[in-house]
Amino acid sequence: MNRQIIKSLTFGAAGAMTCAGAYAQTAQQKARPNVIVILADDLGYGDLACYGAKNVRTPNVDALASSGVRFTNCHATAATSTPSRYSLLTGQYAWRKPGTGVAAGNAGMIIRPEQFTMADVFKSAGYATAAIGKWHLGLGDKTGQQDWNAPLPAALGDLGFDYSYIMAATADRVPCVFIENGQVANYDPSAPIFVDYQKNFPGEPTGKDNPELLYNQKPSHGHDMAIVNGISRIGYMKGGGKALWKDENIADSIASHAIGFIRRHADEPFFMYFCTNDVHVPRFPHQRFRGATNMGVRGDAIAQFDWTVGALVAELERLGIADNTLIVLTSDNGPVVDDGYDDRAEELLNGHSPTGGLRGGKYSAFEGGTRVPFIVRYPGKTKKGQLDKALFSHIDILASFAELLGVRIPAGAAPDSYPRYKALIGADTQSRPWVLEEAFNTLALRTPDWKYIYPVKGPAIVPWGTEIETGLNETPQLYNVADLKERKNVAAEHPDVVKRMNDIISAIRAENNAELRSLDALP
Ligand code: NG6
Ligand code: CA
Repeated sequence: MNRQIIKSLTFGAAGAMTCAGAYAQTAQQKARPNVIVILADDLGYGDLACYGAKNVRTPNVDALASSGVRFTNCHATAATSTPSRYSLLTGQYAWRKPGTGVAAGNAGMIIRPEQFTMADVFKSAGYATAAIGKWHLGLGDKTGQQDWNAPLPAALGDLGFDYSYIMAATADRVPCVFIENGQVANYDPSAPIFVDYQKNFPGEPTGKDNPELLYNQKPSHGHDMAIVNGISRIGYMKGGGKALWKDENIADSIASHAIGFIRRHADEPFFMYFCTNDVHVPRFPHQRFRGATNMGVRGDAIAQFDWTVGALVAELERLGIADNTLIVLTSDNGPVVDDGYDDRAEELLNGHSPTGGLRGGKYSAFEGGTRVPFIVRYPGKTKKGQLDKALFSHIDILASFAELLGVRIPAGAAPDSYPRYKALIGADTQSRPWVLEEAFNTLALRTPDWKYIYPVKGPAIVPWGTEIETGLNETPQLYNVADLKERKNVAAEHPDVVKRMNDIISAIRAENNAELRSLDALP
């Protein structure tokens, strides 16, 4: 069965399908707004003032929300970064592809050059494209085989990005350098770079053996290998010299490279995939944000994120292109408080709930793992200050952009992404019939009324030091969505719903989407 037929069967019944007719217009007739996807890291559903946060001011994000649409029911596809980003950029659920778990900094490039990506959607429509900030999807051909002192043989240029200025993984993983267009930025020939995730390099200090060198931040668990900028990380590293980043300057570096790209392309359509390091660990915001909140570095990193958003929007306005720019702002997964550094985030919460009261958090199959802030602003198209309660998934963003631009997705590409442009801009407020989320080795299925967590064996709490409920359980879990905190498992009382949820998951797994036709018949 071809892709379009599968899609119309799946979504036809629920009336949420934008059918093949959406492609009737040619690319020339379509609007070509600039598009910026702002992806925060580990920013929770309750971490922004416009989502109810009290201890932090986020005026720039709030302004986007009040001039656009704020969604209250959008889900990332996974509760950790690598699979979440993989799905967002490829329109394929990460669990379909082995090797998409949280990636090491020396992972080979996980999205392969032959795959069609979100950047390719825009390239097909003649856009200039860029990826800036956190990447975390591997680089180079093979894991552990990269020569960081030479151009990488596989990098973002092979995935449709004309320009890239990225961190290979996360700030807590080596190599601690920016990579610009597939080569270490500010490369320092006097300090060649070596990376290893198995063993240290002779003579290099580590957080474990040399805690006295940790003048900026100490680990609370893990993160005790290479030391860069007085902070120990995951993985071993040698060299880098002048190319090594300073954590306090990461937000500025990312923002200034994004602004540079915007300026260079102000007079042609551009797409920017812009991923902040905030608010992932190690949280080490610039001095000017220190004390911006009463929550210590985690709160101050949220303030720094907000500043970053403001800096980008101000540049668009200065250039007179803000009205022709569609901005999507969201987060890759739910929040975490202690994620391995002794940064006092826990004790300084001061009553703040990063998940906004949802159960679980980052890593978790519970709602806090994947329900994320989601704001869309496209002046003239999105309604100012709209509150959208519809169920929406990151997985549909790719096909929705293709729909907006009249770009045809190649056969077999982005198999899980549905064109829901009208839903993306809030013009259609129907829920997606279901959204699917990955956490550990389970899947959770959310419909407008129910949340189901597929039974798997596993620890109840994240086993490595972070105090978050995993949501894993050997017995099926079913929660009524009215039970916001997922307190009462009602699986035993609703065997029919459990069966239906299992059937849907099996059908999605088998890509037998025709099975999903009677989705709207859920009791
Ligand atoms: C975990 C790390 C955590 C974070 C996470 C990935 C330890 C003990 N914990 O393994 O600090 O890096 O991986 O986060 O190493 S993510 O947002 O990029 O998925
Ligand atoms: Ca993350």
